[in-house]
Amino acid sequence: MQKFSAWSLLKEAFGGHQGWKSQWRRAEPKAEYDAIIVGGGGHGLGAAYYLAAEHGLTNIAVVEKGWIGGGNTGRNTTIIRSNYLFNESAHLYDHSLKMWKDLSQVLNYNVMFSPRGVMMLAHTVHDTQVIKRHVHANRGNGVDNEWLSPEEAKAFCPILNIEKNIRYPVLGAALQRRGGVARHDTVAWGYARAANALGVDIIENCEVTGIKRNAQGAIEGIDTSRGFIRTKKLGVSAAGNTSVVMGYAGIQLPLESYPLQALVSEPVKPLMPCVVMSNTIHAYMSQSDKGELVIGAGTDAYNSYTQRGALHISSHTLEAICELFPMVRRLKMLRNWGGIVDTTPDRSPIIAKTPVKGLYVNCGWGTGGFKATPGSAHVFAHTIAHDEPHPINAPFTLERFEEGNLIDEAAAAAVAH
Ligand code: FAD
Ligand code: PYC
Repeated sequence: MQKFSAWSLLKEAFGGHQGWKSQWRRAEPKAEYDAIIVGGGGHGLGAAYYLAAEHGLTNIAVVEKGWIGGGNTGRNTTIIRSNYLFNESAHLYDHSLKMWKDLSQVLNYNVMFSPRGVMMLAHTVHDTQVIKRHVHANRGNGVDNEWLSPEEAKAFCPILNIEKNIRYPVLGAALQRRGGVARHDTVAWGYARAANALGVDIIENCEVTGIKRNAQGAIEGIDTSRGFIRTKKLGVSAAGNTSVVMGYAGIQLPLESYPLQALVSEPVKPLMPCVVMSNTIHAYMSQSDKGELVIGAGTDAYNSYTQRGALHISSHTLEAICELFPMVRRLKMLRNWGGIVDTTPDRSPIIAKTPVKGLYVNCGWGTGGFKATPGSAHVFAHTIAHDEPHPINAPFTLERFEEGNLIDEAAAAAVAH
């Protein structure tokens, strides 16, 4: 009879040397896969999961240059909503929002989705008109959104300052009750574990440094920091670095990379029941289950690949936050950090085939792709498996920038402009 020590049983139960968080196993690269995804964020791991779970492709790998969830997936402020203006976007983000609802059950992993409501504030007559337009457009698309008076907004979020004499008075707000937050890194871990259980290899510390194409120009494989790996299908989901990776295949993308930063306060007892965003003053806040106030700032004004933002950007945000929520003024900041987001000219993503046979790309989520993770991963997997877009991502092509069929999502996120 095989003997187990208490320690080995515990290690087995909680995922071996990788601890209780993950319960998936790191793989060594094989010589060849049927498909490879570049980027171990939520979008890449999710795509691998759906390729295996829904399209039967299990000889596949996710290659990640660092650790899974170490990019924007583990750095964002987790706002989830689908109140986008244009039909194409509303369909895409609502597809995702519906998937969030059941994601913990589907993955058998608690992603802590909490639909506590997302409120977007209007501070000027222009804001009011724009936000009301969103409310009507959303409702026309079957997406819930409602207009609140300042008093109704305060009733929903009692710590909100609705005094009339402040710099940014609240003239009203749009509320999407189905919106909310989730626990960011569990999304990476949940997809990784579920994909791994279906046979997907997850290879960390493996940076893609080149893409090889055959004589016909189709994908042949990737050069990585751990050697060459052969594949005929390559999905790139490497937020912030997508143009660099796609450049290895000779594809130029209309993307700019910027640092985007966020911070949390010291933890306090529950005081904020929902998410509040202000597009005008580039500030938004929610409270994590640990009690920290989660606060997001704007993008830096200059392109960069650094994972930290400029101090004056977060100072500006904090001034606005203290005016909107005076009771948080004396809280201390616990930590701050940044991520690199890549942004398209129309502030909408690209989820598409490319001119190179076997090469697919999922990028350009800018400041707002966390909420899209399940939906985006789902339609990206479809695109890779069928070599055809899913109807939901069909408009999000690369060609739209040549053809002029832009999805000019002017209010993509508070921080995108
Ligand atoms: P990532 O999680 O960044 O994954 C990409 C991975 O690719 C990384 O792990 C990276 O290491 C890897 N990679 C890159 N180059 C290579 C290479 N050469 N070889 C191998 N691997 C490579 N969105 C929202 O919806 N709501 C929010 O509230 C929100 N807040 C945000 C706040 C901040 C501060 C930031 C930075 C972003 C925020 N976002 C938000 C945006 C959101 O985080 C991203 O759009 C989303 O997480 C992107 O997920 P991803 O899987 O595509 O990218
Ligand atoms: O897309 O909702 C959003 C968002 C908020 C902060 C950053 N992105």
